[in-house]
Amino acid sequence: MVFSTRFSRRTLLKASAATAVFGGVSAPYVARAQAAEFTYKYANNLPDTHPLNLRAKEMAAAIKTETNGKFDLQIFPNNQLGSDTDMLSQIRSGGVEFFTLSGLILSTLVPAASINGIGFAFPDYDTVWKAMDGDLGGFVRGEIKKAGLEVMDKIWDNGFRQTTSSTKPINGPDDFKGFKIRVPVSPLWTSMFKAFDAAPASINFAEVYSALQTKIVEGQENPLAIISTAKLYEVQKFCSLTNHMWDGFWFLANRKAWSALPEDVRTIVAKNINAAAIKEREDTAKLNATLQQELAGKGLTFNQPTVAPFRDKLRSAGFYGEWKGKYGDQAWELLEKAVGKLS
Ligand code: X2X
Repeated sequence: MVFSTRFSRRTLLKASAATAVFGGVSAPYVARAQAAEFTYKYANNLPDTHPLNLRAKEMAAAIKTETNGKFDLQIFPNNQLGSDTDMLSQIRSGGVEFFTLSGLILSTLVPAASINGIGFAFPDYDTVWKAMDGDLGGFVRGEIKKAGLEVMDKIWDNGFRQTTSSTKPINGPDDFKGFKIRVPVSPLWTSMFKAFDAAPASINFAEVYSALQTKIVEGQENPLAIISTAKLYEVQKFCSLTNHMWDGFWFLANRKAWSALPEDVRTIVAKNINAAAIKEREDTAKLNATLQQELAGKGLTFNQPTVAPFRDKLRSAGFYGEWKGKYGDQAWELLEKAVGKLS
C-alpha cells in the first residue's frame, strides 16, 4: 500500500517532467522564460514551516536569480518523497539530487557521522559550531565523501534534543527505566536509551506523530523547533529539558548529479546553501531558546532535570567506552578536543 503510493508519486513526477518537455515542443509560439537547464530535487523530513525549509525556499530563489534561471531547485519537505530511510537510498541512487539528513541517521551508511550525537557531549552552541565547522566536522565530511556522497561544508542546525511524553515527566535517569520512547533509526540512539534501561523503538520521523497519537510509544525526543512545527504538543503532555544531545543535518548531494553541474553553477549553489545554513542556525537557536513559553501555552508541562545523574548513568553503563571503541581513537580524540574528556 505504502509502496504503491510511492510508486505512483514517482510516476507522477516523471509524467510531469515529460509534460514539461513535450509542452515546450508542442507550444512553440508561446513566449516563455528560458527553461532551467538543471532541475534538481531537494528532499527533507521537516514541516515546511520549520526554519530549514523557510531558508531553503529563500536560497532556491537566490540560486535561480544568480544562475540566470539555469538552475531550478525544487524543494520537497515533510517526507513527501518518502521516509529518511527511503530518501537515503534515493540520494545514493540519484532519485533525488539533494537531501538533508541527521548525521546520526546517516551513520547507518557512514558510521563516524553519528559522533556529534554522543550523549551530553556538547555543552552549548559555541562549542558545537567550533567543532562542526572545524576539525570534527571536517573529519566527518571526509568520511561521507569516502562513502560516495557529496556534502556541503556547513551543517544545518536541528538542535539540542528534549524529551516529551504523554505519561510522565523525566526528572532523572531512573524515569527512563522501561520508558517506551521513539528514537530515529540509528544505532547510537538505540544504544543510548538502552543504556538508560528505556525501551527505544526505531521509527522514522514520518510516522512519529501517529505513533504518539496511537500510543505505540509514550514519548519521543526532539528540539523545541520540531516539537512546535510538527505539532507534537498536540499528542504529548510533558516536556523535559534533557538537552541530551546536539543533532544537525548534513546537506548531502548525489555525486553524479553534483559533478554534472558546470563549475560556475556549482559555486553559486554551494555558496547559497552554506549561507542559508548559517541563517538557519540563527533562526533555530533563537526558536529553541524562546519556544518554551509558547509551548507551555499550548499545554506542555515543562521541567528541567539536572544533567549530572544522566551522564553518570551513561558512564557506569559503559556507554562512552563502548562508543569510543566503535569510532576509534582518531575520531574520539577530535570529539574530546572539542568538548573535553568524556570517558
Ligand atoms: O527524526 C527526527 O527526530 C528528526 C526530525 O529530529 C531527525 O531528522 C533526526
